[in-house]
Amino acid sequence: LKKHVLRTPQVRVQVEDDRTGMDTETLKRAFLDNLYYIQAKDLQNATPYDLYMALSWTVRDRLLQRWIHTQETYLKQDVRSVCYFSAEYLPGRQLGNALVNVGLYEPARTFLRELGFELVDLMEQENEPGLGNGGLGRLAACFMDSLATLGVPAIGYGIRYEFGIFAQTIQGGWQFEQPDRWLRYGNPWEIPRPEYLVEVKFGGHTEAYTDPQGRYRVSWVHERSVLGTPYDTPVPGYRTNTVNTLRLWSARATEDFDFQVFNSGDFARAVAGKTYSENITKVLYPNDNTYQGKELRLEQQYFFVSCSLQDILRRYWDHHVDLDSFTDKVTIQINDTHPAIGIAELMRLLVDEYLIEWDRAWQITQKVFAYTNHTLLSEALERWPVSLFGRLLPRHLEIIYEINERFLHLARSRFGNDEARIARLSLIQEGSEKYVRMANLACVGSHAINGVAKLHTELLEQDVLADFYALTPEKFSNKTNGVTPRRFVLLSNPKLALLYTERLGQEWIRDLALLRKLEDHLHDADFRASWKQIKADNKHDLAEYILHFNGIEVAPDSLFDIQVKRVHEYKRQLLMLLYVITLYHRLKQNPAMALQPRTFIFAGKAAPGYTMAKLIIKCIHSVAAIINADPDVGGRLKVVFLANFNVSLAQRIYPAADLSEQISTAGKEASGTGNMKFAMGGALTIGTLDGANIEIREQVGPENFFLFGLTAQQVYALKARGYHPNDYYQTNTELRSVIDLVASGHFSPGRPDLFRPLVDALMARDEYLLFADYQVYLDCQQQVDAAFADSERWTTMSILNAVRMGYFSSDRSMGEYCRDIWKTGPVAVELNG
Ligand code: B1N
Repeated sequence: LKKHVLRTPQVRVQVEDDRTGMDTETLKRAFLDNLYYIQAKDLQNATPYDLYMALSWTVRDRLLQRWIHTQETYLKQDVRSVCYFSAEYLPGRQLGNALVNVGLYEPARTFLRELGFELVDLMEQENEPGLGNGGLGRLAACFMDSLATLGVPAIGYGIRYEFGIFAQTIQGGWQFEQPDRWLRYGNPWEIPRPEYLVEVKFGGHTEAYTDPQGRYRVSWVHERSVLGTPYDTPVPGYRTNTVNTLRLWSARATEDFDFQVFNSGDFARAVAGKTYSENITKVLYPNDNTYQGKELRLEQQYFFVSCSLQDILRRYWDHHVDLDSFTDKVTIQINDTHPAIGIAELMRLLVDEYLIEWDRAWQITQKVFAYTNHTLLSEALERWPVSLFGRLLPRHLEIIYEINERFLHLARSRFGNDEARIARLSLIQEGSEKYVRMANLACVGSHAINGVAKLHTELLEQDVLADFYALTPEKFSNKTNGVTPRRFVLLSNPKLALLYTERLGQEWIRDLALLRKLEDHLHDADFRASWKQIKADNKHDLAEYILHFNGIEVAPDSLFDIQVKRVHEYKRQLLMLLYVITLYHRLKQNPAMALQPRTFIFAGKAAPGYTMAKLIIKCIHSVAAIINADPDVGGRLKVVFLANFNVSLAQRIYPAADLSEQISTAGKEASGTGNMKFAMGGALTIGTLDGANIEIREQVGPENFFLFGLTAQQVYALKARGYHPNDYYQTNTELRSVIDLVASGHFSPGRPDLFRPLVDALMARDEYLLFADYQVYLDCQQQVDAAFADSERWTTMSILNAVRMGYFSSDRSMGEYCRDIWKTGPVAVELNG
């Protein structure tokens, strides 16, 4: 009855209503209304934040209409849904994106101007949701954007961290971390859905029993439970009626648990338990590409995965009487192994709660799950001590043992008693301390496994997951990453977007491959002049930002040479810094030498516990302080570190780059996605044959890419035959001078040993082969200088880079996942339908 009443047409708002109208006058009226009745301010007293909120409410109303229609359509048509499971999302600021996608950007700009405001100033007020660390979380957000734009029914499931990735400040050149209280002033983009509350159990033990049919069954007698409340954020597609959902779970204590303990007399423990439960979604673990075996992290993973699976099943049972069409209606993609516990959880739900037979449950599970691997770094592969796992999830441990037994039986039937191989395939790593290997669980429990760039997938197949590949090669495929052109071209580079639209119309925004048509304009003088002017303007804007936040004056016509990404040794920020020091050293030897002026820009966060990464940040600052102030340098080199790299800052940086540094040790960066965002803005890349760099070079043409360095194969070969960094130090005099300069304390006056650990790590082991690639990197930078000196040649290369990036739209990536893995496609949504 309730459902019927809610769906009667009378309760629907009308399209010309102030909450849905799209013309400038209605928008202005709605904005002032929201300012008054929601923010409780008039124009005289409104703070910039109030104005931001009022505009957000105004756009949100327009989104809601499309959102509700979309969800109704999905329900009515009982569509197949993609459920994307990710422990991280980095969506960036919502306001600009929502305006662009519903087609209100220009109308909003117009009416705000009439009121005396600049839209971009309002957009700057928004606190971005930093619910991820780096590429993996940002990828999830790009994928959600593309799915909505393609019109594919999808829901993103994740965690509503109360504190996102820490805010980075720099004090005395060192990184400091501040808690990210992103929800402090409210979040107009989310809608709590307490009606879809679920309960998640933890701890306790299992009990076997025989059911009335005489079958062996197990029940889980849990020790405590936590409640999950979903918060929904709309995910609008670009200029479509489709609005998908990002559903993030927030933990709160169950009352019964508190009461039980309370009644037993231990008040303190009852309260502690409440806090403890709510800790589950308190904070994002700030590690990127490293695994920290913390119990709370496993609790987070299980919590959001269990909530999400229960939610999926609840929605399914609303419209079905049996599980027969479950695998037709649901497909689940797990973003790395962080949600891999879902495989055991779905088995538990099917076998223990819905009393489905094991074999059928396993068939369903494998058919539903697909797994994306994002890293080859062994230190990032998740494995949980069996003892910890069993304490927290005793039933899941049993299920994993059962899966393993059946799986190893199958493996033996294929490989005979190749026990070394069987041991590698096992979901359990044996030894004095046993571990559950989450990647193995993910491989066994999924019907599809993919890497995120061609090289990465090859290395998975040949190395990290080789035994699984040998067993089930048909499960493997490559899905090269992509990024959304809405955020990373249209929003972040409006002038370039306008140039594209003038020449091509707006279609390129949904079909980035169309940009190739602009190659026809390669020799068109007007087009080239606009291209240069846009880059110059973007560089000018970034120079102003740098002056404002760093107090450093940089020359907008210098070469902007930029490396922005998480700080990690394998990404080799230090290699770029060695190049900076090399140039400085040359200038000191010969201050009169000719030199292409360069501005070296770094940004990125280091994991708070990653001492070496933090020391690299300090070293960048120390080198900057010396170089920027040295009269011999005379301003020809500037070194800048921009604090608190996040999506918003990224959107300013990419469009202003001349040179994109993608210099990881070959075989270490699974894909990279910043590499794509830079090139889309017309930056040229200096890079190694790693991750998606390889495919970028293929697309833009090798003549438009600055390649250097060992290949992945050469890296393995060199390490296998014994790598001795000292050989390079002894034979390369320039390298020796540079290292000696750092070791001498030249950049750390009064603390000569400060950077000793960096030098020692390089001299002793140089795990990431900086010395081996040093000379070829210098040579390659020499070619960059020569190319930049010829501004026409550079412009040609820049244009060809940008317009050949169509392949790296996340629309293409999502199209491939839909076709090859999810077997799904678009569903039309009619407004007023
Ligand atoms: O995922 C990105 C890739 O483009 C990058 O190359 C890759 O490094 C990144 C544990 C990770 N891999 N693994 C992580 C993040 C958080 C965490 O707790 C691992 N991030 C990547 C998108 O494919």
